Amino acid sequence: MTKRERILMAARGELPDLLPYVPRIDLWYNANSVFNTLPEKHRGRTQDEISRAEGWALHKVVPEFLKIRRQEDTIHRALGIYSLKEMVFDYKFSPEIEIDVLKEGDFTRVNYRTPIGEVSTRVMYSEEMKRSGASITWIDEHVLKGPKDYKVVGYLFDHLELVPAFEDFRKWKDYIGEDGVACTMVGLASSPMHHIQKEFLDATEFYFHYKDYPGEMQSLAESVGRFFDQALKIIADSPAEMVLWGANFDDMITYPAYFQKEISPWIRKAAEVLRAKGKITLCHCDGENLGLMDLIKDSEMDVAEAICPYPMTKVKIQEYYERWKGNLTIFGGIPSNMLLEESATEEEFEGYLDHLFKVIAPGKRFILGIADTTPPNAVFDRLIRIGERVEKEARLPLEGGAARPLGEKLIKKAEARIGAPELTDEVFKSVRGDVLSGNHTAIKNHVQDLLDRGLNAKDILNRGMLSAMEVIGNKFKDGTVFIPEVLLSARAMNEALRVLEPFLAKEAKDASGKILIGTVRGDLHDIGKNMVVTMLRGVGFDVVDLGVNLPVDTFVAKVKEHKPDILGMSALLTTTMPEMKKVISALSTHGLRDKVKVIIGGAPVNDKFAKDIGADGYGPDAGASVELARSLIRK
Ligand code: B1M
Repeated sequence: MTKRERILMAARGELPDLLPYVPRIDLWYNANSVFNTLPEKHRGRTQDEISRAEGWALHKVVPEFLKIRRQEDTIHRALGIYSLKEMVFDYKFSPEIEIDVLKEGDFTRVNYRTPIGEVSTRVMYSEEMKRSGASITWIDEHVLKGPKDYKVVGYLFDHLELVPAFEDFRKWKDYIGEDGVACTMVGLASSPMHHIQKEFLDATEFYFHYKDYPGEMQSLAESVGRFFDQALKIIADSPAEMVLWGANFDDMITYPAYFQKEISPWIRKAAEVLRAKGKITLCHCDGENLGLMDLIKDSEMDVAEAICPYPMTKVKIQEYYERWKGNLTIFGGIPSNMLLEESATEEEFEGYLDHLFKVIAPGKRFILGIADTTPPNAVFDRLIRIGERVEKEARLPLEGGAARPLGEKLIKKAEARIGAPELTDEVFKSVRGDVLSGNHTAIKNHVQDLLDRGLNAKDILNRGMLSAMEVIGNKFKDGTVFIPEVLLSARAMNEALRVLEPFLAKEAKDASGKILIGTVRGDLHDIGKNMVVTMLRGVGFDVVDLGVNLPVDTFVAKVKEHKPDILGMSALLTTTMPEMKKVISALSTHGLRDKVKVIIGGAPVNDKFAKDIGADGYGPDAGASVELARSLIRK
């Protein structure tokens, strides 16, 4: 049986002879090529040559965004429109739309002029990104800057025509041959609204626009929907056997209610159309799936790819297998930190594989892979050993063993939505309600009203607003509210603070403290950092948001300039975590370490790491970071 046949059988729910092993190595390959640190025997080889030499199937799910044939392949990256070799259509904008492309160093700006107005975008690909192995450019300026842009972007999508283009895809498919399955895609989103969320707006701003401009959003989603429909029709008649239908689900970002409303119906629609043509629908589910388990299962997708289980996320591998088997195929299963020396010892790594082979017995609907991808500093030998163990131990059906179930945590249901606050102070009811419901316009009048009635600004802040923010913070911590609610409440707090500020005693403001916060060099993830910023601002801290991808020197210079009480650093990539230690050392070198407290956070960071690098504290989430900051300031 060939590798392609095994993957297709597993994806269709049949039992191949051997567990397919399809490790994704793009990030590892790109970074180690830049540093010339590829293993000796593989120097000078391409990524695919390495996989072939090791006997692994080629991972051909996410396209090679940086290997383009011509500018048009990715120039509309910030609109989420591509025509890569992995795709089966080409696009044409109506001739009245004028498009200018400007290269500015690491940046590429694109201006779109339509008869009803202009919009622009900018993407970045820096040296830092190259070194970290990033496989796609970063959208540095999004197309939707305000409500007026919606109509123009809608116009672009209404005047976009897709045409079948199978030739290059066929060539690429032939090149892969029996070593893998060539996956095509529409883009990186699963639905028009998901497309708007991923491509048109900053990750945090999206939630504000989603609440503030529902009509504009809906109408834009309809225009983008026409693009999706055209693409789906072409893909259905194309030579592709597998289709990537969207990426990056996460129960915080694409929270359950949103997933159910905006994403599930489109996955179902695509799966139905594609299944009728014998094609497989695959989604890149690389985030935290705890709150999405049933929704993903019921979405009708055939394959959930990039499944990254515990200990990198909350769901354990056997929980995935038990809850999904029979319904959809799991692709992934080995969290990438299992390949890192500092995260897993040899014994833990081998133990994880022992456990995995037992709990996924009989091995139906499983494609083994590294989720999301192999990190640059992975122990390459571990990738090889997984392949060897598959050959020796993973003939199907697998025999189940006495693997002890690890899943003792109960799945929390997000039923307890924000309820009416328990009021002891009737008079603050309106502002509490505004914070809880995230009503940033009404709150200004309500606060002014209370001030006009002679109430003390400090009482309005503490007994009205902060107590409501605590409720939100606690609900976020216990998983009963999601990012949008927290961000909307924090925005309402910030608006109200603006009205209150002149009335608040100066001492009270100073007492809350100043915090600088940023994401370390090489890391562009900012959703979590933004949440921490909004929560801290929401409870009255003076926060300077330094942004993302910050070199050590910038942290030092900003500490000198702002003289904060606390410096906060965020990192989401295991490869960027060491930057935090460098910043702390640099603060010592510059005689600043005893003048500022340092706190750190981000998914791969933990308390032990914080202690090891000499930080003063670790914030597991936004709510806990507020408590941490308060306690450090008190000290
Ligand atoms: Co990326 N990504 N990503 N990604 N991404 C992860 C982090 C990953 C774990 C996915 C996976 O493997 N399953 C993986 C990292 C693996 C590793 O190193 N351990 C990964 C990868 C590999 C990558 C790329 C390299 C992919 C590629 O190019 N091939 C690339 C890197 C780009 C770069 O940074 N150079 C990349 C890109 C992206 C997107 C652009 C697609 C997008 C980012 C959008 C954005 O941020 N604007 C993205 C996303 C969305 C994710 C996942 C799915 C979700 C992250 C998130 O926002 N979570 C993520 C999967 C995961 O984490 N399981 C993943 C929600 C957020 C609220 O949680 O950020 O943890 P979090 O923040 C929490 C706490 O950690 C804490 O409070 C927050 C709120 O409670 N916290 C702090 C955070 N910072 C804090 C600071 C504090 C205190 C608390 O004090 C200062």
